[in-house]
Amino acid sequence: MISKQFDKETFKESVKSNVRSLYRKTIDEATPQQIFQAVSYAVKDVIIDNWLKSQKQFDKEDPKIVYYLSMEFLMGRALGNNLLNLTAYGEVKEALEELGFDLNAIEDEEPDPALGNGGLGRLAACFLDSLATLGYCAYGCGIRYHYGMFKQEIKDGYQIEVPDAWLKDGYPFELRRPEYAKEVKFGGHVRVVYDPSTGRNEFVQEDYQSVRAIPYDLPIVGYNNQIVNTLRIWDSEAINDFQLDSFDKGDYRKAVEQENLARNIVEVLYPNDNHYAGKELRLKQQYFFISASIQAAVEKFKKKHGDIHELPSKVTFQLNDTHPTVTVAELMRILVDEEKLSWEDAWDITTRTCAYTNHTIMAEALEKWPIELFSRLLPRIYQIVEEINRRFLIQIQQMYPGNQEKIKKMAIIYDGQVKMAHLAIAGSYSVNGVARLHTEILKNKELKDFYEMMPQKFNNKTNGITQRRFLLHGNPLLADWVTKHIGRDWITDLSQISKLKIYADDEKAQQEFMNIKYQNKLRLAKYIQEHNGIEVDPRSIFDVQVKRLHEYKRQLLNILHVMYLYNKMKEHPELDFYPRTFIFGAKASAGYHRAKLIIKLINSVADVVNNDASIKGKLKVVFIENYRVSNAEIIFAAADVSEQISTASKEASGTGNMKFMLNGALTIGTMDGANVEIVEEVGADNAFIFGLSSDEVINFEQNGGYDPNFYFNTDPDIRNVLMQLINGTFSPKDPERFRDLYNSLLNTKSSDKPDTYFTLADFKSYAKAQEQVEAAYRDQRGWAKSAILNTASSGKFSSDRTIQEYVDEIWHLDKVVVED
Ligand code: CJB
Repeated sequence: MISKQFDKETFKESVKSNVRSLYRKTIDEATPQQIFQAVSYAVKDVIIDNWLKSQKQFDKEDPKIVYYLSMEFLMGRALGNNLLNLTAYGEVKEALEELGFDLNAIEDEEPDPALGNGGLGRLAACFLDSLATLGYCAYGCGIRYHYGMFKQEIKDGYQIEVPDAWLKDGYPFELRRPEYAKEVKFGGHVRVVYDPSTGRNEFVQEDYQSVRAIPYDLPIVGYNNQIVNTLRIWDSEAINDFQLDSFDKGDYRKAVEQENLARNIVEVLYPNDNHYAGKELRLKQQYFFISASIQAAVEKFKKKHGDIHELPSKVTFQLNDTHPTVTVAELMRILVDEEKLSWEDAWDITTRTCAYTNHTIMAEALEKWPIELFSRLLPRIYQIVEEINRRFLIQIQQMYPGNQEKIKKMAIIYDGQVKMAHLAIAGSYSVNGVARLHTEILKNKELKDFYEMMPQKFNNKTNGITQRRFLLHGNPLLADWVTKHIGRDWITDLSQISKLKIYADDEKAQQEFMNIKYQNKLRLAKYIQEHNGIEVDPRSIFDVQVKRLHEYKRQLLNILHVMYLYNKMKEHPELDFYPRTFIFGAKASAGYHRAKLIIKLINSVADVVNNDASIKGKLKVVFIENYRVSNAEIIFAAADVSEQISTASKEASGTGNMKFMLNGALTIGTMDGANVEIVEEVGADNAFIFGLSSDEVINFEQNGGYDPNFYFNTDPDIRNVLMQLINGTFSPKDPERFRDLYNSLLNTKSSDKPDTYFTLADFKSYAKAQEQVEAAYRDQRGWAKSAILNTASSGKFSSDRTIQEYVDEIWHLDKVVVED
């Protein structure tokens, strides 16, 4: 603990001396950003001690290591989280107050390291937190994008993407480790050389371009246990002091190309969520960080162990979706080409070392690389994939003789494409989904053929979130209240939070709980006032949908319902509406036009509704600009209602749903993803469930029969709302502006299939569920009870639980204790 290592006075001195040596200033002269840097370096000093200790302990105990390979780590700010996990937050806050600074304001100076898009990247960050806290040796491996997720600005209601230069002032928590640099090769061709002394063919890549991968390490601080793990993100540099192949000596053009390659490769995160764009640079990024990570991992293993056959007992490579799947072939390359193992031995090791997590069934997210591109960029890797495929097809044929359908559906290379999910499944010993329903859909539908062939690989690991960031840090008032009632154990064992259940009926507890919610709503209202210039009533129901903008997540359903409510208020001013604030936050991929149009629609509806005096402020719509981890913490804490309204079967799990629940919001949602398990834990009485089931959706998809025009023609409310998309109600200057959204819902000219998200089918049951929300909220005691029960029932959704399941059932890691 920090208090054991140095005291407040030492810390203050350290901050002052950092300001002096970094900026040649006294602390009175330093800018807020400089203070942030100085404070962070002082904290890093403490972390480094624990980091060294942890690595020493790992070295001594030689535990099995998991490498969590991910294109995305959506870490969020580190300073506050590190202080909390060091259990030094309070002391440092005081120390800084004595120096005349406010820790919250200093935290706000930190850029959000946004090396991820959404759920998948944030999950990786939560997992690292849990791994360190539970005492497991783990490395996150990723890319040091120079520009992370773009910053979103809203101009005239439209999303504008602004580059996120998170490294511009330097990032104090990272450590450059040039001594661990690795070379990564692209392109060229493979020469096969027969070596008579071994009787083997050697595969020599020639005429390639290469870059040097340089690791930067970020500390991952465990909670109160002195463990510090490592997130290793790779940057790329040109190899200009290199020995070009003799063939290329003096090739100036090539040197320039290599410079460009190095510069481009880590430049920017692809801002696509649940969507595969097929860009060559993306495949380069994938191979770049995988090759470097696997080389480093094998090297580290070999330093300690003589026999490479032992690799699976000491290492697991966990593939976070298919993005890192070249791992399978890269490990084969190292084992066969460099370690000189037989193919069979190498395959045995590889398939006992790699494990794959599937995060989506969205067809558009499936990675399929054209052979031409793949083989040109990664010629040796492609050869290896071809051989894996050849042998895999033989296996399929042995199991299903003469069944060409199976080959067609399961081949790794087919129809001119390399199918990364098939490679991941063939090359892994474990394939997991991320919520029970999702895993069942994988087994029974999406990956049915693979499940039938190798059922033993398939398992479920329902996602989780870290309560340390999303309650302890994000909602200090509630965190203190929880601790007051049940002690501190929930911080590292969230199952303890069920002890709050006995307070659900207690009037005093209910009042305190609702008062904390109110304080958090005031905090968010202030944020909205400052950032959006909109005044919201903290006594209104805060109804929140924050997540990436995607049609399947159905922000459109939400805003159509807002339009419907608005119409009702206008038509029936005599009716008693409980004041509501609908809050949205969402980034759309830069090229996803329809998603961006939905943002414009939300803002257009907001303009009209928020400025219509006739509804007396009873309905407000707010679009929070630049939704990201740091403001998410404030938003979850303040939510009354959690919108989880995806088309059933489409959201693999969701994790925002869990963060809302932990903070005492009630879910309005479909029976999708982890919502199913949330309702199971909290009880259907404490949530508002509506809409088609996943079976019904799948049935529509397979057998047709969904006719949106039926709803349009028979339901005047729906018809009215849809007409408002094309009659200028919310876009008087350009009545046609939202035509595409109208078309997408009704299957007129622009789309060939009826709305694949079944929005109109669910509209009325959603509206009805929203009526129930309103009625429930009017009963403040009943609501308070449900809210407490939501928090109290969230124990299952800690990422600590998820990680323990990965450890017990997939990774089999050894727990490490760092001694003083
Ligand atoms: N997910 O964020 C992404 N990006 C993808 O490309 C594919 C899936 C999300 O992963 C989360 C973590 O498992 C899930 O909770 C979420 O449902 C899924 O959309």
